[in-house]
Amino acid sequence: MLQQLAKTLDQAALNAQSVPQLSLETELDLNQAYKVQELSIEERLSRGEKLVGYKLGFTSRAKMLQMGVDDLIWGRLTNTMIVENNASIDLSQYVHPRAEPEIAFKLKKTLSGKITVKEALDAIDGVAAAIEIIDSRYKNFKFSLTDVIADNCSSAGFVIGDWHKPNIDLSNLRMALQANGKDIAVGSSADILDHPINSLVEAARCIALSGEALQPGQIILAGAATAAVALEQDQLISINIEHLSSCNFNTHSS
Ligand code: OOG
Ligand code: MG
Repeated sequence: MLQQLAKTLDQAALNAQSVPQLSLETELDLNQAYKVQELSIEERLSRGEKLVGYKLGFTSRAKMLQMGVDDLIWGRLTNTMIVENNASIDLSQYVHPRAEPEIAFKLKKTLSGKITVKEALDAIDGVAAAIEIIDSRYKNFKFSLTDVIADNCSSAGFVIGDWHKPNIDLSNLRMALQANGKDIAVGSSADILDHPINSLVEAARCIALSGEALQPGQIILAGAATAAVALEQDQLISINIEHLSSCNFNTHSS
């Protein structure tokens, strides 16, 4: 049964075709929801995709309020989700994509289980401004906690700016997402679990529960500082975070 649900969600993402929320028919518990996510990622890996990291979700109050979900969640990132900086994305490859302002970490050490903030800081190779593209595979972008976990936490794509050395104070940086040069969502890095480093600590802890560890070279998205914004055609979406290089993408529709 879990395998079938994983295939349904994988196909929905592949075909950019929404499906009804799983919870309307099947009540999954948290472990089962993460299992569906893992099986759906196995579908991707069996097509040759590579795991490149992890993302956290609902690490800010703005996101929890927007989606009506109040628990931290995590999902997996694969290489086909990478959108090159300055690239153009085809909106027809998504169901109802949204963008959100994020901070990305690149690791130089393995992290797993209960770790301290200092251990997390010591494991960072680089930090960068990022934009996540999320795209729920559920109709109307509506889901329960277990629905969104099974759907790999709406992961669809991400863009990352130039990597900075980690010697930068991330505690309270202005983060502005812009469309065609105008601010559309503004927050602070402090909105992400009080400090984005806490996302890395949480990622190590949560991922260990599934028997996995964060690995050197992997990318971790800390979670959005603001609510997500729906994408439209012919936009230049960019992010500006104090002291970090920005990144951007364009939207078009085929
Ligand atoms: C779930 C993904 C949440 C974040 O940064 O909080 C997320 C969703 O809102 O669809 O990526
Ligand atoms: Mg996100």
